[in-house]
Amino acid sequence: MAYDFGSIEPKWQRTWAEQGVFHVEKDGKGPKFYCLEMFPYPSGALHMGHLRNYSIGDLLARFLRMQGYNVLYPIGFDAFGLPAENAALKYGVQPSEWTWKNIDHMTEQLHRMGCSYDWRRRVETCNPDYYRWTQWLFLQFFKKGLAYRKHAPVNWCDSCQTVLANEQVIDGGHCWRCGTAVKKRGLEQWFLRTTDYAQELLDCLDELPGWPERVKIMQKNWIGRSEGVRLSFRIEGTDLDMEAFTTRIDTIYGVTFAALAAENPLVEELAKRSPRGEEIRAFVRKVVHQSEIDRTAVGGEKLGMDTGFFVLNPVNGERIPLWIANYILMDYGTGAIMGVPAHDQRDFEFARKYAIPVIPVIRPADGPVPDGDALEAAFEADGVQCNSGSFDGMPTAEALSAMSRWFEEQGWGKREVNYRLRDWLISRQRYWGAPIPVVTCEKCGIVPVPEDQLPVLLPMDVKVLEGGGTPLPGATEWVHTTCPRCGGPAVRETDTMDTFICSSWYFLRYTSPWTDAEPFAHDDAAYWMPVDQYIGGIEHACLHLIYARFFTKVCSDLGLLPQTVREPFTNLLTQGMVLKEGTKMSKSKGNVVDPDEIIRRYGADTARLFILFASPPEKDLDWSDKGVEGAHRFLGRVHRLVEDRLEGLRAAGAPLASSDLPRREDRDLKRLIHGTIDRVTRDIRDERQFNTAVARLMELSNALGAFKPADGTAWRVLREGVETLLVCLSPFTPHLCEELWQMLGHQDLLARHPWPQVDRTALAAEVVTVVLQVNGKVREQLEMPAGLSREALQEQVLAHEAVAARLAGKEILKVIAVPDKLVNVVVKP
Ligand code: ANZ
Ligand code: ZN
Repeated sequence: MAYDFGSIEPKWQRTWAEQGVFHVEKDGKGPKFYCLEMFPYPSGALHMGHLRNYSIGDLLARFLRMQGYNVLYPIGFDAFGLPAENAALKYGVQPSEWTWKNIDHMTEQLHRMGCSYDWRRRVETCNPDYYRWTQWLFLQFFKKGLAYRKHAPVNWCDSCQTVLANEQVIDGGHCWRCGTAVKKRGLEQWFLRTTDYAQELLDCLDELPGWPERVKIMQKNWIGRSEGVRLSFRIEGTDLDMEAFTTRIDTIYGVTFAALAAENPLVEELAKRSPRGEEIRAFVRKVVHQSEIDRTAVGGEKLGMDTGFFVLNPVNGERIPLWIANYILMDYGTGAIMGVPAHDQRDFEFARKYAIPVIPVIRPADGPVPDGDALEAAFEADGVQCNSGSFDGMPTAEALSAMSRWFEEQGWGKREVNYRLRDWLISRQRYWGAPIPVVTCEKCGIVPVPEDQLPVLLPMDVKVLEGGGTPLPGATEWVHTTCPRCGGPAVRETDTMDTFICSSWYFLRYTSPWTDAEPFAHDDAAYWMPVDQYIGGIEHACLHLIYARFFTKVCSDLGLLPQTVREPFTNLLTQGMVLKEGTKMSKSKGNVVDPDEIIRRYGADTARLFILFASPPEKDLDWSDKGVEGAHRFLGRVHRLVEDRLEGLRAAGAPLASSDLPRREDRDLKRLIHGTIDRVTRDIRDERQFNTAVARLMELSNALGAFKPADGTAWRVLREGVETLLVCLSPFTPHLCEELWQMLGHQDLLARHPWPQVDRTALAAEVVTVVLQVNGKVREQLEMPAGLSREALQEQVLAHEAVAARLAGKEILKVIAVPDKLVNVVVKP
């Protein structure tokens, strides 16, 4: 009988499902372990990236269950989002219909992969049972002042026809979804106050040793904390002050210009007071049309206009020309700067272009004061103060704190911490998302929808518009409603929430997905949280992984989670990409390998084994048909290993201790079996190096295949080996292992089997007596571990204390080693 994965796999999937093997409850046996993969978007079908993600997660979940943990391993769908609207247009179906069809199909695919999810816990973010609570959470944020509406210049994607959060503007100004260059647009939008948590989001990164350093650095840079001074400059001849934020107050004596962002409200005030008002306004119009990348890149074209006004330097009363400059952004600091061309490269480029003086106020510690006119670039490093009055000679670090203190004492400024992180813009001008649960009433203004009226259901009978754009404002019946406060006419908010909100709390919902009284039950979340192992793509480093951390902190502050749960994910594994011939597998490159096709041809076990064997999980994986076939052949050999020896294996008795094995071959095999358990356990549990674990199991399998049992005792060892192989391989290739396990006569399921224990006594190395000869004469008799290779034996003998002493000072010409017997060293006489 050949390896018939086509009937084996569905059979065991059915058995697991029928017996509810993977159902889990809180307070079950053993310590809890929450194993989680980033849930998929229901795009239509699983791709290889998914398969890799879930192969890793399922391996861990199964392994940890066998290790005695109470494992929560759930799955769901991140089911709102723009692709459903695009598909609706393309195929003439409702977004909901398309989405639910995809969910069904992908669920079936996940079943076919043999993933050991507790399927009772599946959540779909587009399900009213779920988004009701997304809306409820929004209202809690609102009550706490953590959700607010404001008019602001926001990022707009023309192609997606919606605004984007800062985190969704990537690669220097492009839409994260479609790559279109992002524009600025002034709109009235909803924000969540992520900035309230900026410092904690930063601090807690240090308490996450289980996260890749790379992700933590990306988040640190994204949050972008800087310490500096906010200081104020009087604008000469007016009643206006210009506020600037600087991280380099030590350069105050080197300020030779000041500059405002084009969007700074002061600009219009100056325009009003200036004979050149129209010219100023025209310049502003030109700058605001530039993209952020064009404006801010070092080396990018600097554009400026001298306003004709001057500001006064508080330290010496000097008059400093006030400019408007394109590289100053309104949404950082105060939207105004003090320009120090000698020590800031962008200011330097600006000054050179507009012939503004360059005055060095910091010199290299061991060098003279540089000539500002001769400088070729700004000197941005630390050094020693010069041209700085009484501060001359002070090193930079000292000057920074001394001058900050001085500014505070004089009342010229205040120390301040700034973050690059902005509040999270969550309004989306899209249909397929969770409606923001507020209405606008003519009398009462913005009124939240009362909690007992949730969910605000998305209307289902809308027509998605040609050319994009949301159809919700046109859904007249839905839009027009009554004010929950005064009963008068009101209109609904027609923007929906960023789908990243839906995915910011799904891992909490999994802990009690059936509750309809609250988003998640406190006790369940308290038991299961935090997630012990999270697995997903690095592309979410500054998106989902920041948002989910923010939500967790807010939920903890709202009392929905215990105070002690401040972080959602204790350990993070960022899996590498799946490549084909070195490039990322993607539809646009036409190099996609279809998981369905692989599972149909080779079975899920082969696909899983190949994926886990081909590379360590955090490295990229190059898809190879040869590799897949290799994995498949290996499983065929495992199948034959059992089938060909079935009678002998079934008849064999229970394992014997090494001390009861008189034959060396039997003891050697026993040692290999337990050595394999030991290494495989550590590879999976401690190192998360699944590929080396597979390699060791292949080694064991080969040894078992080559073993010729001589008698009943040997059969018992062989049986122990085969069973160990099946148990250890089962988290990788669960179906085949269950099948062979059953063939061996077992009634229980491997899925419920405990992980094997290492028999330390079996590991003890055999000892043999090895003779040391020097120039052919016997000099020592040494006890050495048996079975060492030629090289290992030579190395260990030469390192032996007695041998080293004997050979000290001698020139070794040659070493001849005969394994388990002798080492002959030829030395210069
Ligand atoms: C004077 C100065 C001298 C500066 C010097 C730097 C070096 P980080 O570290 O990123 O926080 N800046 C402040 N607000 C800005 C805005 N809205 N648009 C563009 N640039 C702005 O950067 C802080 C520094 O960036 C500030 O310190 C300011 O330039 C500039 F030798 O002030 B500095
Ligand atoms: Zn877009």
